[in-house]
Amino acid sequence: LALVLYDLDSADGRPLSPFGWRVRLALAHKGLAPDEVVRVKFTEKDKIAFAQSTTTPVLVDGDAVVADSWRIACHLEDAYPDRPSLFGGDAARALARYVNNWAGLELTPAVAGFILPEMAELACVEDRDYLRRTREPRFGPFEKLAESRSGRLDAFRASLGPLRLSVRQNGWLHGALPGFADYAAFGAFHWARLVAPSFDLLAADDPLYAWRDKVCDLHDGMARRSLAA
Ligand SMILES: N[C@@H](CCC(=O)N[C@@H](CS)C(=O)NCC(=O)O)C(=O)O
Repeated sequence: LALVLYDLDSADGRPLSPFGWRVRLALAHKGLAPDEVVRVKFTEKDKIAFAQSTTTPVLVDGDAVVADSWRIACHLEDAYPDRPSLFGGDAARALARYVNNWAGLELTPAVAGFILPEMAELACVEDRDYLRRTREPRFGPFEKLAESRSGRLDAFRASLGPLRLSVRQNGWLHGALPGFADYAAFGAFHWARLVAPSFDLLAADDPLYAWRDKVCDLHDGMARRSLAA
């Protein structure tokens, strides 16, 4: 039965979505690869309406239709219990969910506040007005974001203290080996790196910089390849 991933489209066809990257890495962690990737524009809600979702990613796995990156991770963990675990048990799943919630509610919006100006240029032409219309009420005018961002960088980097310390203490956020918690946080940083390569969200001597590189190298350098593309 086919495995089909619905992921956000972009002007140059590269996968940019932070939530899409969580799922791409979670699939690879389970030793799975989608048979097909369907690219969905922000303004193509009809393509994912069958999943009762207005957001990507959506995964179709045979008869299962799963929307939302956390729910997809849970589906993969439960449907493929004999493959490497994404969570490492029920208590760890709850902690990974905390990381997932933090990454979705705090980290990804904070990153968006830095890179939405570039994202608006890399989004599909049909999506650019939509992105502005939906994001500017929340984040402010994109031109202002670009002007103010260097002044916001130190506070952002300081806010990553708990993530930085955990990665230094454990090697990975998940522990001695990488897991879904790493992918949930990594998605936001990788998004920034893909979209705004010249804007250094992380300093080169930050342990999180090295951690991001380590995630890039996982699963045959899957995320790293997207940087070169
Ligand atoms: N909670 C969702 C969030 C997914 C999400 O926000 N996806 C973005 C693409 S990165 C989206 O589809 N946005 C649609 C829109 O803003 O209309 C998940 O974890 O999958």
